[in-house]
Amino acid sequence: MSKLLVTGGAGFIGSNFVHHVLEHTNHEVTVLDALTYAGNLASLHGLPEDRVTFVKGDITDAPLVDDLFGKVDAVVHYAAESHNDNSLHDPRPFLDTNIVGTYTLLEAARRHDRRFHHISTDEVYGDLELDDPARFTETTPYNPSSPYSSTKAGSDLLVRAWVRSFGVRATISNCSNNYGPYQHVEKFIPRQITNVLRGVRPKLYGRGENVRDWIHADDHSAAVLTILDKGAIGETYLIGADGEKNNKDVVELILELMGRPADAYDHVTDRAGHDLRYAIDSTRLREELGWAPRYGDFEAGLAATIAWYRDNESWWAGAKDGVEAFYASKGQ
Ligand code: NAD
Ligand code: TDX
Repeated sequence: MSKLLVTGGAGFIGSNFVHHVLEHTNHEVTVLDALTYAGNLASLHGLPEDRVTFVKGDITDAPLVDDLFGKVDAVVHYAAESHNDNSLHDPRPFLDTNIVGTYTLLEAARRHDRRFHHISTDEVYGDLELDDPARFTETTPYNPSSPYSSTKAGSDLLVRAWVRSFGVRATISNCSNNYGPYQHVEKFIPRQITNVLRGVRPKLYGRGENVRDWIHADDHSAAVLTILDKGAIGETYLIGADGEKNNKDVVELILELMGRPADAYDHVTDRAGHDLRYAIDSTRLREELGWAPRYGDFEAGLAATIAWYRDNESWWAGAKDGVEAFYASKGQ
């Protein structure tokens, strides 16, 4: 049994990870989360209180971080400002949390010699052409496009430097787009599902040809546990489940699964600098560490996600109006 500190554990992927750890291991978990607009304590309801401790706090708070690192065996770092559209509107919090926050955690990992796993994104590699047969691998050069992805890239480079310079026992994973329960309604799939539930037409940026490589959040969690257990210190692993789909196809599938005509959506103003395509080659993780995704059927996973949002309106209703007012102000 280990004691894990999970930063950002009240967010989308972090809370899915906490649920996964509680179900599949006997680890104890401490969640450190600032409960920004993106954090929701309700995402952790129902978990056994004797195995989960919640600490409200900021990852840039060095004394708090130092105290918590002293009490655990390993740290999994999810906390971030995570939304590209917000980063185009107001980049500053992305620098504070993604760069200074990661730095603060690395310094504590160094002082306490704690195993550290850093959660990152495929967006650090920039984007691919639609007709390019290539996919991202661990050796693809960094080429981020947005304030969000550039701060994630910066945080990855800090981790690599702290491994090389100070011997911090860290690993990094770069995952593709996640879907599943507990995802904030600002993000593409939950925004469209909750729009349809409210009788509003889904909103597709530009022509909708942009491709994302979808993976269920629970498969991401299993991959992170595998890396924590078997990953080689200092190494990077790409996580993906061969789930490439363009946005138009995803919107049409959501509408179909929700019993609406497949063309009942609107095209809206495109995102500035919108990355065209992401695609992950996860051969290394599969062959070296033996991980494989379990949610192979995207349509079934999406149907279950739609059912979750239908059944959990109280979880998302409070955030919906503010998110839509923000998008409306930008013609999206
Ligand atoms: P999210 O926005 O849903 O959750 C982020 C969480 O971090 C929230 O609970 C928030 O309260 C917390 N947080 C933010 N700033 C904080 C701070 N300064 N101190 C403490 N807590 C803070 O994000 P997500 O989609 O769950 O993403 C989690 C991680 O996974 C991020 O590092 C992101 O870059 C990465 N990632 C996300 C995806 C995706 O598809 N969503 C894909 C690959 C990687
Ligand atoms: O209303 C929308 N309409 C639309 O067409 C929204 C919100 C998005 N989109 C498009 C933009 C993207 O091409 O859908 C795609 C997915 O958008 P997001 O959900 O904002 O995700 P993305 O920008 O791809 O980034 C996500 O995956 C990588 C996460 O938010 C990041 O945290 C992660 O690193």
